[in-house]
Amino acid sequence: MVRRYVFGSPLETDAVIKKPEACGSKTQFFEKEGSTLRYMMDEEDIVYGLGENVRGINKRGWIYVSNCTDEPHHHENTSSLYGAHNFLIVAGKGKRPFGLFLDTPDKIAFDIGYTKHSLLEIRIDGMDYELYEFEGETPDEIVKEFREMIGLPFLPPKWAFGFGQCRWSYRTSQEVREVARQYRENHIPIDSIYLDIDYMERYKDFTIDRESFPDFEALVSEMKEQGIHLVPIIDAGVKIEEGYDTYEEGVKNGYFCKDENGEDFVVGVWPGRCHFPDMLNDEARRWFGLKYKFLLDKGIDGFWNDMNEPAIFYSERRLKETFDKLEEYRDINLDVKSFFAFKDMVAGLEKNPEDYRSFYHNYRGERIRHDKVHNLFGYYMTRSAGEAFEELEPDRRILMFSRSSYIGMHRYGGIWMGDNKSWWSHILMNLKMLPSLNMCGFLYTGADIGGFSCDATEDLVLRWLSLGIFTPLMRNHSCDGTRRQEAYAFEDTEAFAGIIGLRYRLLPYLYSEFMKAVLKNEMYARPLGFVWGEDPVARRTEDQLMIGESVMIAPVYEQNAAGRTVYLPEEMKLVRFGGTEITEERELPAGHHYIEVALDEVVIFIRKGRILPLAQTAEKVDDVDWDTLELIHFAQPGAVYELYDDDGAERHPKLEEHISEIVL
Ligand code: MIG
Repeated sequence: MVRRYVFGSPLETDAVIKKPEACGSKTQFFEKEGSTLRYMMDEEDIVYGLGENVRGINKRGWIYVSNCTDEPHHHENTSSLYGAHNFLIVAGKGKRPFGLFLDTPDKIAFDIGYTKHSLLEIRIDGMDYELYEFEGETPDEIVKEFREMIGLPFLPPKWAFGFGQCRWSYRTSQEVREVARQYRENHIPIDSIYLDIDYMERYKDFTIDRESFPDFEALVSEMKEQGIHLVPIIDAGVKIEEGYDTYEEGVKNGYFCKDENGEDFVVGVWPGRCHFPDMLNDEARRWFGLKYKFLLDKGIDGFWNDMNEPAIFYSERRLKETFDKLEEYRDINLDVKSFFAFKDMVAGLEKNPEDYRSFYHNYRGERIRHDKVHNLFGYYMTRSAGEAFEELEPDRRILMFSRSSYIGMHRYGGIWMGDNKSWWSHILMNLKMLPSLNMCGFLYTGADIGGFSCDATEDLVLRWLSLGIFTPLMRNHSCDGTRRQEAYAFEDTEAFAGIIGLRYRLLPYLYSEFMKAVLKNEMYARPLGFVWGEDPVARRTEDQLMIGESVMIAPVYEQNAAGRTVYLPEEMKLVRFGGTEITEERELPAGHHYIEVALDEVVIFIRKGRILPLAQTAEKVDDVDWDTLELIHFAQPGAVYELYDDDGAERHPKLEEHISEIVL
């Protein structure tokens, strides 16, 4: 049951594609006062949702702010990450759960027991918004209601479920070849290698640096022959440079964001001085999207969109003011006050809120200040590509994922979880974000495995991979200047080959569960509380997940741990993999168990009555044989598994046409 309320005259975000009729203004669950909503939480209420955010699966005890932010140094105390996902569910004990979605690009603070332990207070920055309330028997039911309203999630091609290797950057064709060679020679499966900003000429979108990639087209096809897809990055800022076609066309047609005086707004990002394409302007959006054709024509079939919060290093105006001011400081005695003012001034150049208030969009014919639509920018950039792909490539899926997002963008692309660290705590954060994102329609997602910044260690990457094999997007990525963390970069290459190889054994299951979840508007990764809502321990379990219908995971995320305690809400079957081989199968009763897990092992748990189909391992998705599956199960003869398979490219597959029943 969904109720929609409209307050003021909200801007159309296109988050919701099936809108129920609006009803009065008296909200059922929330007490409303202006732009503040309040709900008194019971001690047993769990608050799920909010997509990409720090902290728990249960979001209680912190304040989260929807304000898309480039936040590479995030930690527990961070309030805003790259996306804005205003959907949550309150699931209490012995009462029906309910849900809330706030559709507005405005900044929103979700104070979930931060100010007062029992108070859920939501403060919206503006007066114009749409509010949706959902009721259902279970959190799953509410998710379904919500997802039916916002439309089916983006479908990546099947090869994008293979393992991907990224690094900022593989700088030359030779370096890319070397990565591919290492993977293939070590028999570590791989399906994609990512190209970060250095493949471009001076960081200009839709160009190739011909000095480092003279043979780009040949490289693309050579890699394809090896079954490896190259996936280039696209940035939000367009470099200001005479003679650069994207720049010139944008200026000529008025496709860039404007400053107060109607001039093209100048910001500094990667390439130095840039303009932002006005992604909210329909015409500019189509123009920018069609630009991806430059790379499609070269055989590219996947992309990632970066810096689209949008990130700002500096605005030209602020930079100038800062330089002027710095001159004044040159001659004074820098004391405690002036020194910090001096220092903060330079630091404050980046992501300055004032800069976000000083440029404009043309949204459906209306001039709108950026901060009013800030949270939509990444969404509309990715939509731009997604719409162009539908037009240019109607017969196949193109991989696309974005850094910034808003609900609605899930129809056009997945997301990666942004810049994390090679920290153990970020493995757990990765796990916790998965179900929250699934609730909001983001199913194709994953974190930078091994951590983006900071130096990784072998054990960390192995443990992270053991979780990563269950995330639809499975990509190892690291920052320039950090220790190498490719799967062949450490001592025990075989351990890496084993765990990544297991991903390929699991593919028929993972792909089936993913596709069913997408097409039926369900969760792919569930908190235990969604399944065992009345079990007091399961409800509070923050480090285990159900992946699909059959498998529970409980990854190890602490250094030097030889295993961990796992909670089984009901009896389950433990299945231990040593690399790709099953080394143990054992039934366990409900309750807590300490389970040893060596670094080169993965342990999973099969639910009673359920089946896990396993393929033989393969070194690329194309080579996975879906016809000879081994059935691991904790079920009686007659039990059924619904296997989904398709050609991995069809854009709008029908569920019924691709399901086959496997009967035990
Ligand atoms: O500010 O393109 O999140 O994945 O490697 C850094 C360089 C810009 C941020 C992305 C990261 C990528 C990096 N980019």
